[in-house]
Amino acid sequence: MVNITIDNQKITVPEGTTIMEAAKELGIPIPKLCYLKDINEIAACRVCVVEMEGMDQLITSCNNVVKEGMVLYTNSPKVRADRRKTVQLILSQHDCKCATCVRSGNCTLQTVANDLNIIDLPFKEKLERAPWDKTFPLIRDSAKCVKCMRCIQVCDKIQDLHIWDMSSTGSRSTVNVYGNRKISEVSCSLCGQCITHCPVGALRERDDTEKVWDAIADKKKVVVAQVAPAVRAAWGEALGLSREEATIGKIMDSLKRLGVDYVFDTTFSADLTIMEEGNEFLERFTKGELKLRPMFTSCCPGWIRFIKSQYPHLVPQLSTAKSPQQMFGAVMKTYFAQSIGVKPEDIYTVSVMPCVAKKGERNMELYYGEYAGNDIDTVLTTRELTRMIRSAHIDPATLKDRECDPLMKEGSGAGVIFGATGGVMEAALRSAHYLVTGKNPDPDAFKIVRSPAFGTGVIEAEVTIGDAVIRAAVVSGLGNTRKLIEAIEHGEVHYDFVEVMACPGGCVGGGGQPIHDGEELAHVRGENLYFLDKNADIRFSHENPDVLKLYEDFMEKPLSHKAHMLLHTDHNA
Ligand code: HC1
Ligand code: SF4
Repeated sequence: MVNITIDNQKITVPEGTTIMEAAKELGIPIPKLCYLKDINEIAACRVCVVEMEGMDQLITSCNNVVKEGMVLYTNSPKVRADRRKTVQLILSQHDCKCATCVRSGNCTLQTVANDLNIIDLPFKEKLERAPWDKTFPLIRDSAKCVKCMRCIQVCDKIQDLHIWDMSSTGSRSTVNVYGNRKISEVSCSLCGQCITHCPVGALRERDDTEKVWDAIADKKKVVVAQVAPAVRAAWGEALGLSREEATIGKIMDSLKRLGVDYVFDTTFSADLTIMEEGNEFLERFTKGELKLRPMFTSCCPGWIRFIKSQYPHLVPQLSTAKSPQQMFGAVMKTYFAQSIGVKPEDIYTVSVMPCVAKKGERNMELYYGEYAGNDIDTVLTTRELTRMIRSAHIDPATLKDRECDPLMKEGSGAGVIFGATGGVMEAALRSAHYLVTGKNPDPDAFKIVRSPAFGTGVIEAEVTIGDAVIRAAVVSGLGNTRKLIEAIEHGEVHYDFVEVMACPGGCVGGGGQPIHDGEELAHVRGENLYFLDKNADIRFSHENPDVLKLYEDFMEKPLSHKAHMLLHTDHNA
């Protein structure tokens, strides 16, 4: 143990503790901009400097560990003057148009500058803005980049994709797509992890809220929305609602108050996905068609983009099931449109997702009779939904619980857990057990596939269903996924069914979720989804009465010709 003094308070901490961590234990939050625990501990910004007694130069607290007898000051006149100069320099190279920035009010640089009471800048550099394709779902504004390196490190260390790099050297050094390429030319998965780890507004999703406002204002359009499982676990964070207050019913109410005509919960189509994907798996498994083992889940578009660019030869091993988002769009423009007597082209489908990659996935085509278009018209992230709620001046405290509209009202607990890593696998195993044995298992029988620490490594399970043993694996995070695929390719591990989610912890940790300056909330959000599942009236996808009715009245049966036309894809687009 090491004894030190920080701001006149004594503390004893284990060897190897950084000064920043020791100060945190004393309740002293040292300001920081670039630091991300275990990912970016390079002291690039120098905002976290502290003064050490007996030393002239200030030292950075994020990457220097405590030494016996250290006497430190985190807010001395020397520290404050240095920190102000550093932050002023950063601001002089940053486009400070806070009023028109999506991160205003949730920007680490803004907070640090406000806390230091910086109200003018002695100098300002001329800012040049690098060109960017504004139609791409991920937007980068080079004039706001503070060169903290977080995006580079998250993409390298967590997602193992290396999309970002430093370009130029010295004072001209900046971050850009590696090799100064265009973002559309490289293998970006669109997971959005760089966005949720950016401390400022240099990275964001393409804003599609105006498209939705236009559709709502268009009298000819019937606007039909769906809300993804993981959104319910996070949307309230940005609106000051507690976990108990931030119900899915209130999201439905807010959408109706924005002017959406019909509102639905993606858990309905998560159940539908289980019917299609579960039957597909059992068919491949029991008919011995799993020569290409394992079968991979196909609901995460970040993962689909990854496999297509990194392991294209494995694409045939993907389930052909479309994701719940796409399935729901197809059902809305066919079955639902028919039921309300509206043509598919007059239905405008909106999805609210925790995800940036879903904005790319929405381009998937839909053909139905005369209709040729897309399953989904516009995808909003959780953050865009909260911006729309704000711009409609809806007081979150006035929201009431509202049910989904009829016909596709129900969603099971199995559908809810899709939003957490392991959830798709667990939901599939619950229904596979029923399909094979004719009996329901204990709903928690397969909880072995839940991640004890969301987003870290691989969960493996051998599950017995009837006479069969299914070798399952669950992974989240693309770096973890690459390691798993390499092990499969080298014959070191053997599985029948593998669930992959691109974001650490699954969609709860998605790139479209509210941002908390690098604080990882996938775990608490995931726990919330498992709590909702535990308390759900229906916990099996195959017991969703509205899904069963859809088959009876329209889709015939899982894997029918119609189901193949509307609910499956060859992933070639
Ligand atoms: Fe997801 Fe899915 S769980 S992919 O993470 O299969 O985005 O939440 O909507 O489509 O249901 C996301 C979440 C979501 C789909 C479902
Ligand atoms: Fe999107 Fe979820 Fe995949 Fe992340 S894990 S890319 S949020 S679908």
